[in-house]
Amino acid sequence: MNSSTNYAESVHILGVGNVGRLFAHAIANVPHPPQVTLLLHRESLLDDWEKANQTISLTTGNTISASGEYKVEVLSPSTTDIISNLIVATKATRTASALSAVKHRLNPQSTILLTQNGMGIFPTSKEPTKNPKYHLQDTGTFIEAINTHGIFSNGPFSSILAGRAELTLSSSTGLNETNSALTNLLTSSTILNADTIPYPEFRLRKLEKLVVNACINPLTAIFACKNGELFTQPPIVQLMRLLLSEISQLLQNLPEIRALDPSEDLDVPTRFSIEELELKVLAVADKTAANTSSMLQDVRANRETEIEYITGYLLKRGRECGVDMHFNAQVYDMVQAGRTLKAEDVV
Ligand code: KPL
Repeated sequence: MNSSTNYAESVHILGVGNVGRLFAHAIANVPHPPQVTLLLHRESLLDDWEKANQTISLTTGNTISASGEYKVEVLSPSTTDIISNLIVATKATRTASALSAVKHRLNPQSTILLTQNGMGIFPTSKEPTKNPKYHLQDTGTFIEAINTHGIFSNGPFSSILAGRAELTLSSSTGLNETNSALTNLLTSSTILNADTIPYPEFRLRKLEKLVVNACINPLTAIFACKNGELFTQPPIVQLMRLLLSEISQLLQNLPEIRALDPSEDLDVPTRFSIEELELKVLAVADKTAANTSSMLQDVRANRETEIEYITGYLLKRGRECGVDMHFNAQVYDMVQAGRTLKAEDVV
């Protein structure tokens, strides 16, 4: 660690599913860890926490590591201590309500990291801070993360990091001395493999991650298989290409993409071509081959999936931009209906 660098000293984590556990475990194990507080959304999780010996286990390869010190707090409107650094690790489906439950503890100096899959979580505005629906004005700076690590649960407060990939961080309002304390902390963790990048590039990578999730997550849910098993089956590869042909056309027609300054040299037509998008999807499927996608985990646990924020978001943008998305619509309907298929059923 660099002694002149500013590192966050206290971090609260909202959401103790796989992503929350990954962050908690990673930052509790940096050389000079901050105080890590896990925010529990229901009292009964305290029993699970006791059973887990008040720690978080992360299995990487054959190594189970359970070191790290944590505070836990059950969310309550009567707790008013200010949160200086908040990692929101809830599912996209619960993020807006989870943030509303802690907004009274945030102030303009707070830093809030959003880690969710998908887009359109804050429907009336791209910027949560400007969204009247959630009254998050003056609640601090938002940092966004793109997380491609493949991680699944093997019990309360215990997860398997089945595919170590990377974490990309950025902020639409830029990184400054206050909010970079959190990004400095995250980039100092060897497990997270994190990096910060400028926002124009981040926006494109966020769309690329959306594409990855729009292929891997629903298809693993429909074909009930691990990420690495999907594209070993030619009919599923064909189906992915049909999804990508619609998505590629949509991305190139999005008004915010068309409005990009060509001098920024972001090479949108190549990056959003079917072939390049396919390479991105295959690379993540390969890195996270041993993982069970978050959507398949949700389906198996009978939880609401993030399909609305992934394929649902693409369908909505397709309607706005006049791009036909009927293969993606079929996939969306199948996930919503909980239908499964075998590869040989695809015609
Ligand atoms: O984001 C994921 C998820 O499962 O939600 C990937 C990267 C596809 C890993 O499984």
